[in-house]
Amino acid sequence: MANPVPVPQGLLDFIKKGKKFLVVGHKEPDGDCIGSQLALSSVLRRLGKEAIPCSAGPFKRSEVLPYKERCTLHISAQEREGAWVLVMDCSAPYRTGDLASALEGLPWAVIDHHVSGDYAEGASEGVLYIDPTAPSVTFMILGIIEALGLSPTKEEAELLLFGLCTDTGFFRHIDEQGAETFEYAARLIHRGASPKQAFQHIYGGKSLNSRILMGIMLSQVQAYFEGSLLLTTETYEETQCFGLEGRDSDTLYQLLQTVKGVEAIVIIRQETPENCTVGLRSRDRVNVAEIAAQFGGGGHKNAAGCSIPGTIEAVRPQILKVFEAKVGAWGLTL
Ligand SMILES: [Mn+2]
Repeated sequence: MANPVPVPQGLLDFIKKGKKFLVVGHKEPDGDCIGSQLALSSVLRRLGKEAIPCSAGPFKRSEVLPYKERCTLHISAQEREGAWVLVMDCSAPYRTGDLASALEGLPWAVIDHHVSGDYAEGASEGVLYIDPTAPSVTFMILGIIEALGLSPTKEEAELLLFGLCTDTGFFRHIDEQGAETFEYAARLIHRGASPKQAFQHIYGGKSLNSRILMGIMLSQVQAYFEGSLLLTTETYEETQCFGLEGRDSDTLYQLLQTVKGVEAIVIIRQETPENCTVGLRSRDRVNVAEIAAQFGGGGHKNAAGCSIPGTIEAVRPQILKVFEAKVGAWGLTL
């Protein structure tokens, strides 16, 4: 990133004027989403406001599970009464999952760093603070806290570092433009956040089943386009056997990203007998957001996802076909 987008005055006014906020993140929350929601909620309470963190769940990732009880999973009429909405880490309203309908009609603002989606394309009338160059939404929340003339508390700093480490792959995705990210991280550490603890929190505590499932998925990887695309699958039976908590996509992507010549990684999962989810990751040359968009999904250039009806056997050739149409433009060989 070069220069972060400044925090819009409209957002600061929104925060200052509101008295009660529903602080909403995306379904299937990750560390960036939950860290942003809980840190901002804490700041709002320090400002004397009522803040209700809301998440549609499910809390699939082991590192966010401890925060589940701090979130409202279903917004009651009483919680909705007189509330303003802060949506974070969502590229579009549908990303809030089952909460979307409960939020309709309330004043709202969005804080997000996705490159594409309804919000990035300006298709909304709320207050928007969109910075596609921001490494995480927690990074943007620190900017908001400082723009409000405050400093994060130790707990807020820990939550913000948790999100920043999650979305940057513990700083591995930061390139030579990323000095600012480390400056932000340093400010969080000065406030009492520990990178060592954040690492253990994000990468430790996994179940043995998750390692066994990873072994199975690694043994099923297939290489395409001279090894530039690696694809693996998780069948419905495997999910039933190992459970959702057996999933550790991040580590699987990381392992596959170390393979020589790899440019993109695809994981197809049979979520129900009728439907698959597809996770995509890439290195520099491939824009997986373009692939996901073909199937109505979204994400970032190097991390995206979509949902496709059908079985793994039916979905795999569809994905490969879209890659095949793009490989030339990306300078890859067939
Ligand atoms: Mn994020």
